[in-house]
Amino acid sequence: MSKERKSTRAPDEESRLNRRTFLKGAAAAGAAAGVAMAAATKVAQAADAKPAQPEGEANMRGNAFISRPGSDFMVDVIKSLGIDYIAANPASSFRSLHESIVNYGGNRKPEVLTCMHAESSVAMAHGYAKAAGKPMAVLCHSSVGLQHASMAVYNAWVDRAPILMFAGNGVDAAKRRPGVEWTHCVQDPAALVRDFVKWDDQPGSLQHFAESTVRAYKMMMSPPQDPVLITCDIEMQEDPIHEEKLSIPKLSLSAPPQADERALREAAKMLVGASNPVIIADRCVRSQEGVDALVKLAETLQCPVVCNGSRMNFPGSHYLNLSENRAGLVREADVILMLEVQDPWGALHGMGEPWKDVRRVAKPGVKLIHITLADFLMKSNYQDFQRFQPADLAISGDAQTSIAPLTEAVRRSLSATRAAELEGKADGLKKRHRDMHERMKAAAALGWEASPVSTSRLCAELWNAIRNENYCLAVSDRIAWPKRLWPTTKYYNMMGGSGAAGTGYSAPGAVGVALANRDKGILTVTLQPDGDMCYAPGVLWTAAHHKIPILFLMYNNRGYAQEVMHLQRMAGLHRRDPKNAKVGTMIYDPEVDFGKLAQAFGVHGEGPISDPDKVGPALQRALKVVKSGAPALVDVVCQLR
Ligand SMILES: Cc1ncc(C[n+]2csc(CCOP(=O)(O)OP(=O)(O)O)c2C)c(N)n1
Ligand SMILES: [Mg+2]
Repeated sequence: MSKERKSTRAPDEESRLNRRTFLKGAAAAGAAAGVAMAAATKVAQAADAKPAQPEGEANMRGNAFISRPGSDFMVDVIKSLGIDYIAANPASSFRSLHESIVNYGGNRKPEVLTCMHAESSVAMAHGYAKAAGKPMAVLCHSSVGLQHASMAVYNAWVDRAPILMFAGNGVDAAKRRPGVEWTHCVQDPAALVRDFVKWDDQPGSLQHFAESTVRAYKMMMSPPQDPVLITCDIEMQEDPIHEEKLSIPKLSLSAPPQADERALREAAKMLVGASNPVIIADRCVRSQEGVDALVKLAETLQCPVVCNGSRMNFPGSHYLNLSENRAGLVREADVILMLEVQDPWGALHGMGEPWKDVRRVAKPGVKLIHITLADFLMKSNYQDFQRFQPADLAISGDAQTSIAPLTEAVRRSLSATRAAELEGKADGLKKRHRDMHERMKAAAALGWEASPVSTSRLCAELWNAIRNENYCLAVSDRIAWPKRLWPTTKYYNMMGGSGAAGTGYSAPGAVGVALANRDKGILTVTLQPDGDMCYAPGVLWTAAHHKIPILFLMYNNRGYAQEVMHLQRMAGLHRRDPKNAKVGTMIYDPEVDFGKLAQAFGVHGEGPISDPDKVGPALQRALKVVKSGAPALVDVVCQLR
């Protein structure tokens, strides 16, 4: 072992870099670099010894201006579609388009949203689309940006959310700047996400760009709605506009496909004749119009509704909403009407864990009617369509659009006697609804005083704070209590979830929802899991920077709770110690301080709070901030479940 040399200087002096030594070192390095530079310059000069350039704007790059780059026209196209926001993490592959948006376009319609991760840009656009009923645009950086964005695109695809995506890319290899532009530009950027976008194109001219972008918008908005992607060539953005006659096609959206009238009449007959019909609604409703239409159908039939929660299809306060009685209703049913249900097989069967034994819940003779557009948008590799379940009456059509004509067909096939019989069911159904509600309330009260806080108490405190508000719960699928107990009446009260359960959606998705709600006088709150927040917390800064009011109520169980449970299950199966299930699945030692994390991003942050009685007052303080137009976060330490 070599002997340590003792320093006579203090440790902090030791670690400080001496200016004179640094300069000497830098000068030496500089001298060496200077030799290399001189050689490189000679090579470059030789390469530059080209014939004199002919006159004209296109050949004057570097010593003049481009007064009208192609990207200005791209902005005209985007503006023609009425896009309000364009989310982006900045990048050189769309530098010209970015500059055109902020200067030529005045950074209005669309306005650039500064995002800290491409995945956040897309997830924000995903949440926004569901809440706004219109799409946001996203700019991605060729290969690397799309790689970051891809999981969020997949979530949006599964959740049927429209997003107008653009990706910068340099097609002409002879024009790519050496180095990074080569590692980022690719032959076919859309290949990265082609399996989970509805359509993509790589336009070869500005006219092509205009036509493809308008086409993409139209396709995206026709149900089933989904993301689309247009690649913007770097040269096309940066070159001056050469074409003399450029035109932007008029946007005309297609009427959504309504189900066949004959099939609807057949469905109506089956539903009217059923003793115990049930409606299961999944990605069915896109607006309040859809909620109101479904209420009319259910009331006409006095038929209980199970809402899967991916959209707020049916008011929670309505007596026909018996979602928490799902198993019993499916077991009793003789006719089931499914409306855009992603997993029809799963609605009729259960699968045991861990042996994967199949249990059929529905009666063998149950008649299944399914109105869906699933057949029109299936890819091979990504199998979100789930296990095959034959229907007795399979109807292709947009469920929301088809509800009103189905209700009409039901009315026409109802005799006065049958109508009176159905009316007679109402009291029994109202009682079932009341009983269901009481059962849920009793279950929620368990562990009321527990510390860390129970998720049911957390939700009760949140409800207490917003009960008199016009509210929206931005992500409503991570904790079941609000769906069980809050009296939803409006489409925007609950915005569903990520679609594909790709973690990392909740925080940015909620910010997108809040942005859509900002100008509508709707107060946005969200129940935010800790693991999800840690994927890309920079979205807190985006919310602060763009003054997006939202209340993040963290249910911080200091872990990836679901994964803890999976490991416990496996340990039980393998007869091993379940306590090791916390290895690799918990987020403590050190514990994340989300209040401070929020503060670091310029957001009002409080916590961690473990005492349930302290949650209410913290929410009041945070809501004051949110009502002033800014985001706020309250970190509550919760039970692992
Ligand atoms: C992209 C991605 N990676 C991993 C998973 C696996 N996964 C499922 S749930 C979960 C835990 C998420 O933790 P948190 O957001 O804190 O929610 P909690 O389970 O604690 O309620 C993980 C990691 C996933 N669904 N998606
Ligand atoms: Mg967690």
